[in-house]
Parts: sequence; structure tokens; C-alpha cells
Amino acid sequence: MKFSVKPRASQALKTRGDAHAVKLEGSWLVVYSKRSTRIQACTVCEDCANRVVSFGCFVVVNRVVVRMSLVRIGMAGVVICSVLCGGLVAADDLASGQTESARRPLNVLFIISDDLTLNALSCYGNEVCQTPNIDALASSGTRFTRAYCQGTYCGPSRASFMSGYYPHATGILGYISPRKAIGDRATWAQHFKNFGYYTSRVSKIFHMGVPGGIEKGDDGADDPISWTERFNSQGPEWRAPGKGETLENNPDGKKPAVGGNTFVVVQADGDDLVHSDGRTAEKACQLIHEHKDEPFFLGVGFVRPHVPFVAPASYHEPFPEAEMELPEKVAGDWDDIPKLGINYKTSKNMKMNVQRQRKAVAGYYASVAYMDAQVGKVMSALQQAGIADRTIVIFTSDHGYHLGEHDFWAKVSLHEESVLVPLIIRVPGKQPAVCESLTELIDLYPTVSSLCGLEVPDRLQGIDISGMLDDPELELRETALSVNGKGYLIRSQRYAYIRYRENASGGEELFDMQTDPLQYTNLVDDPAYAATLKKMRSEFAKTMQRVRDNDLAASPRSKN
Ligand SMILES: [Ca+2]
Repeated sequence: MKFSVKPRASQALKTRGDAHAVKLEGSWLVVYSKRSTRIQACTVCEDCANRVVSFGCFVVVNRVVVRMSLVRIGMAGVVICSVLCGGLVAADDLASGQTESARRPLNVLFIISDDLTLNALSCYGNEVCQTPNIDALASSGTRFTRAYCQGTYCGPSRASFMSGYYPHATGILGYISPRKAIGDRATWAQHFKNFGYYTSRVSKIFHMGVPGGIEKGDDGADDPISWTERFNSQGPEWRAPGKGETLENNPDGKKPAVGGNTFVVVQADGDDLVHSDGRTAEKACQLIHEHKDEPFFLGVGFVRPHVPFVAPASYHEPFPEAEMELPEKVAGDWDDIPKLGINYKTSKNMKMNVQRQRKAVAGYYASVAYMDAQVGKVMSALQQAGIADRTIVIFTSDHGYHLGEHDFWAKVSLHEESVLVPLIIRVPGKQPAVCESLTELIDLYPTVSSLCGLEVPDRLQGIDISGMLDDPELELRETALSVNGKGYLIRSQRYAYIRYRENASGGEELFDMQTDPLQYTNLVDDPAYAATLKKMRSEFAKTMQRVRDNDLAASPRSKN
């Protein structure tokens, strides 16, 4: 809505809360806060601009609350506001001060781990790897058990949930920023920035190379315009002093710890702050305290448990390799998996014997435990800053991970361990719950925008699942989609349908997840499932049509 200002309004302005003075300057309503921050509201309702009360970044005009967008300009602390939305409330209630806190916009704390399977978290049932901090968040929020990533490796997954488009809408299946594909459309964080939030990322939110990019401390495939400020967390990774060992392609054990995307375990000397994630947590805590008085969107990206499995030695102690259990090895397991479905990392091609496989699981768990401790520090900072009751907290991962299921390791696969992600959303005032409805990471952008009262752009391909936070039984999706560049997964509540190449020339898999949750029996050739297969194929066609029905085609840059 568009408002204009009547000059007479300046004569009847009243201020409360943080506002020191409110004046009209030309067509701008200017709010001077007690901290000398100059806030300009560019538009005020023509009909009711005779009573203005300021509450931080809200202004009450008569009984209409208008939220203002704050955009920080330079170092002078000048803030420009624009009226974005209005809602009728009782101004007297606000004036009482009791609801001031409740009326302030919710902050967003988005915590994302890298390469984390939910199977490694105790709140999802792991009995060996204990994750008390993530568990505490889960027990105070909604824990989703069927949340799917849209890409099964970093680049496409992160570009998708940050842009709001599926990988096959932007064409991003590699390790690049979505910016060229989306033109001037706002990313998730940028959307909040446009609505006046301070937006910041610490470490990996868009793609970053691990370990290489972390060793250098570079920005990776970032999108600078999404952020008011951004911070990288350089770390030594596999070079960290301590006891290091290469597990992959090292059958005789002679190779030292090496760099790159390979299985290396380091029991490191020193404390948490030696490493990238410790530094990420420290910076995040600092930012929470510094920005507690303004609406913020803070993205905190931890890089563990992505390889290398580096953590201080104390985090490795609870996981003696001999006690690590491996998934059951089933004879002939690969016989009904199409060639393109055999993952790029397997026990066989990594030349990892059972002992090294156990070491891999132990190293992964130590990395998860270390990452969990960093989550705990950030959550404590939120509590200490006194803003836990007005901050939405999200915890997730960019995709899942195999820890030896089917003798597969790592990501990329379209099997359940790789496509399923942990997802916890905690919204102040909402009851804790467990939600088994299908969700996708691409739903975060519209959902969190909606929860914060921001406009939800029509173009977004995800859906607003905020209703699930009130009613965990609510089902809003019939299927979820995940891709890996070679294949596609269509997941319904009951079935997983995988198709290699769009025309299925690379083969298909169909699993009944109720009777075969570990996906040992491909039902594609079973006549009893012919109707189900037909339905899943049809779902696939419909889904891809929906993915390609987007507003990017009109953008010449989307073709890049
Ligand atoms: Ca990743």
C-alpha cells in the first residue's frame, strides 16, 4: 500500500519507547531515537497520521501498527525506513508497554551444519553419538522427521534454499552462487535485509569449499548483497596439529593426513577455537550481543561434520573405533541398484576395510559432537542476550550422509540417508512437537518470511509450512523432490522413487519405505507395484513441470 503524508500531521506527533522525537521533513517522517539514530519513515497513512508512537522499528499511527524497514547506510548509523505493512492493534495496549516486546519483529537465527545425517543425532535416535545441545533445541521446537534437501551436495542444495528455487529452475547443479540465475530477485537473507533486518552470515551459508576454502578463509560462492555484513572463519582443517590419519585410499596406512575432499581424521591438539567452527560460534555469539536490539537474520554455518573429521582430541575420546557399529552388510545389496545409483564413494573404491570404516564413523561422530558443542554456545548467547523469546531458531543441514549403508559413504546418493536432513524450527510461543509431514528445505524461505510477518513473494517455489508448527499433523506436500545431477528422487510418505536421467534411461528404483525403510529391495520390476510405479512416474512428470513453471525464464540472466 502507498501512503502519503499530510503536513498537518507534524503538529500532533507523540513519541514513546525508544523514540526521542518524531518530525516531518518534507515527505519523510523522521524518528530520532534516544541513541541519536535517525530513522526516516518515508510514508505514513494519509488518514491517520495524527498520532504516531514509535516502538523500536514499529510506528503506531492511530491504531495501525506499521512496520518499518531499516536499512543501514555507511558507518554513520543513518537508517531509512519505509512503511511495509499495517495491522490493526490497540495502540493503548502497546502504550502500556506490556506488549512492546511481543510486537517487535522476530529475529531469525539460522544454524546449518554441513554434511550432517540426522541419524548421527541423539534426538533422532542415535544412542552412541550424544548431541545434548541440538537435542535441547529439538525438545523446545518442532523436530521434522521427513525434511528433504533439494540437492544432495552443497552447491545445489544451498543455492536452492537460499534462492527459493529448485535446482532445475535455476539450472544450478554446480558450486556457484544463484545470483546470475535469479537476477535482481531477493535471496532469503536479502529479503529480510530489504525489510530492514540486519543480515549477517558467519562462515558457510552459500557454498564454500571444505577444507580448501576454509583453510584460505575465502568467501566461496557467496552472494555479497544478501548480507549487511559477512564473516569467514578460517581454520587449519587437516593441517591442525594433532594425531592425523588418512582413511581413504590408504590401505597400507602409510599416507599421512592429506587435504581435499577425502576421509581424514584428526584428533587435534588445543581447544575449540583452533578450528573454524569454534571461531564461527565465537563470532556468532558476539553478533547476537551486538545486534540484540535490532531485528536480525543471522546465518551461522558450521562446516563439521564435513570431512576432514577434525576436532579437539577430547571430542574423539567417547568414540573408540572398536565400539563403532557399522550398518548391516547384505549380500547382493547392489544387484538391484542401477549403475548410476552406486554412490561415488563406496567402501570398495575408497579401499576402506572394516577397521577403517569404524574409524570413519568414530571420526564423524567426534565431528558431530564438536559441532553440537558450538551450537550450544550460540544458543547460550541467545539466552544471555535476553532475546530467546523473540528469535526463531532453525537448525538443519544442507543434505544427509551415508555412514556405510549399502557400503556407501558421504553424500550425492539419492537414497534415504543422503536426501533426508535434520530440521528443527523453534518459534517463540509455539509448543514443542514432532512433525512427520513431508517438507523441503526450499520451504524455509517462505515459511520464515511468513512467521516474521514479511511478504511471501509469489515466485518462491517452496511453500509456507508454518501451519505445521501449530498442527504437526498437517500435511501440505504429497511428495518431496531431491536431485543430484544424474537422478531424481520423488518421495511420498510411503514410497521412494528414484529415476536416473530425466528419461529414466539410467534406470529406476522404487522402495516401500514402510516395509523396507533401509531400501534393500528395489520394486521396479515387481508386478504387484506396477500401479504404484505408474503413479510415482506421473508424480515425477508433474513435479518437473511445476519446477520449470517459474518466473526465471523471462530473465535473460537465468539462461547463464
Ligand atoms: Ca555439504
